[in-house]
Amino acid sequence: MRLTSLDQVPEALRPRYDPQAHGVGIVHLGLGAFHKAHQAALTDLALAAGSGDWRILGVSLRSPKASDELHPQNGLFTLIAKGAEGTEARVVGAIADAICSAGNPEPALAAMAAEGTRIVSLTVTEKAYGLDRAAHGCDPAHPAVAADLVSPAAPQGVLGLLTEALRRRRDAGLAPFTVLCCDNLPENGVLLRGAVVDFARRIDPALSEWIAAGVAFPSTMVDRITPAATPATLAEAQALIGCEDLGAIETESFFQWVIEDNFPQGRPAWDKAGAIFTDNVTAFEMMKLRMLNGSHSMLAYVGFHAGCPYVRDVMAAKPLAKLVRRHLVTAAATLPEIPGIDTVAYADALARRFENPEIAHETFQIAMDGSEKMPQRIFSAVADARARGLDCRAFTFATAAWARHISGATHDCAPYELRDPRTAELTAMAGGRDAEEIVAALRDAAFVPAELRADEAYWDEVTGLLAEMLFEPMRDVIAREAAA
Ligand code: CS2
Repeated sequence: MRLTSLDQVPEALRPRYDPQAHGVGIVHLGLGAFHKAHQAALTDLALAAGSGDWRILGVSLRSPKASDELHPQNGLFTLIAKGAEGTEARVVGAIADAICSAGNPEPALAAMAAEGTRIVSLTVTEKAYGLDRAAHGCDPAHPAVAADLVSPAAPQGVLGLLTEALRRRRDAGLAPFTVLCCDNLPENGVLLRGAVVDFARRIDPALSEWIAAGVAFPSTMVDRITPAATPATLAEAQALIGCEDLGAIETESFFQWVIEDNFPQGRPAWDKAGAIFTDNVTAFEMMKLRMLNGSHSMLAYVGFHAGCPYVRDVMAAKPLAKLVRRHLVTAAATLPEIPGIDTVAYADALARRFENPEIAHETFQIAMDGSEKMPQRIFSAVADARARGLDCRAFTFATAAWARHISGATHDCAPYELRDPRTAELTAMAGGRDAEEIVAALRDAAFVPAELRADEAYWDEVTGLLAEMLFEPMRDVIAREAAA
């Protein structure tokens, strides 16, 4: 039997509040595993701590898979958290319902424009925003942006959806909702604000001014390692709750959510659920992006080609684990100080989280979308490293490993798929070419900061490492690098 009601669930695993007693206050775009393990889980705790009408309507944007899993279950799903202290499971009641906007954005727009909606939050991954980061706006050539500029009343992308919903609210005389970006981007609120204001300006300058003047875009740092659910996850959930749950997910026990407290229309008591409210989100975000995500990207490219399917395998391979530590230490040294944060302890905690034997986090999954991830995870750290006179070997090593990945070379692995929104562009740059040609093309790419493009020494080192990685097994390159 399929999970549809809390009556089916053992008492100990039910939420500590009555979900039906709370209305919807949040529309969330991007109904993936991460949202369920992070924001939905914390909203659930906030509701249990007494928050009001703050349940979530989840919207999946591209495929109906997530909404097909949750809609028949009335939004209920099992969350299985695994850490050194053991496994903890519970059913989350914070999601009221789930819909899909692909092909028909009307229900999502109506929900975003509804009076009770006070927050629209997003986890859509870096590539879905269509950002032009250098211009602090949107990229009008990005597929989701270009189509929505032509038909703004029937949007498919996030900028179009946000803008059309805000237009409806303005026309109806309603206060705007707060836009809460929960993706791994630096100053994510500022970036998204710039993109929405720019998008709106291109179709309705007065609306753009209304958004710029009145819509809050708090920045956030989000963190919880959440692999995609597998059949084993669903089987574990079924054994725990006694019925079939197609929406079950597993995650680590650790979570962190640092939020700028800028919610003019109110918010759930996320502070009572463990979120940290601060006016210094940028520093936390930079620390997480450079340390956690930067070392993640490095270990994903290197580990995938060294025959490590999961992050925990990388950490079990001593020389590779040593390179992860080197990356963490170098990344930490590029950061401004954050009062109350000890980056040595943070690095230790990250290494332990990566080692978590219960979490099967695929290196292939992390290796996806590198052209959207490398700029804030690796490239942005180099200028700070240079300014402090640091050795940049950890960053050149990560960059070479990414270049090796996009080269498609199969001398040390089976053929694999390159998943990136710029696959065609990257393959044209790197497929079947030698190290010097690949590096010459890569350093000129628009996603490389101008300052880094001009750093000859950096690219010389990348070329040397890449030349090794293109011909030798990755395991040999790792062994030599770790022994140096
Ligand atoms: C990972 C992140 O897939 C990736 O690129 O680096 O999803 C990472 O697991 C999360 O940011 C952890 O909070």
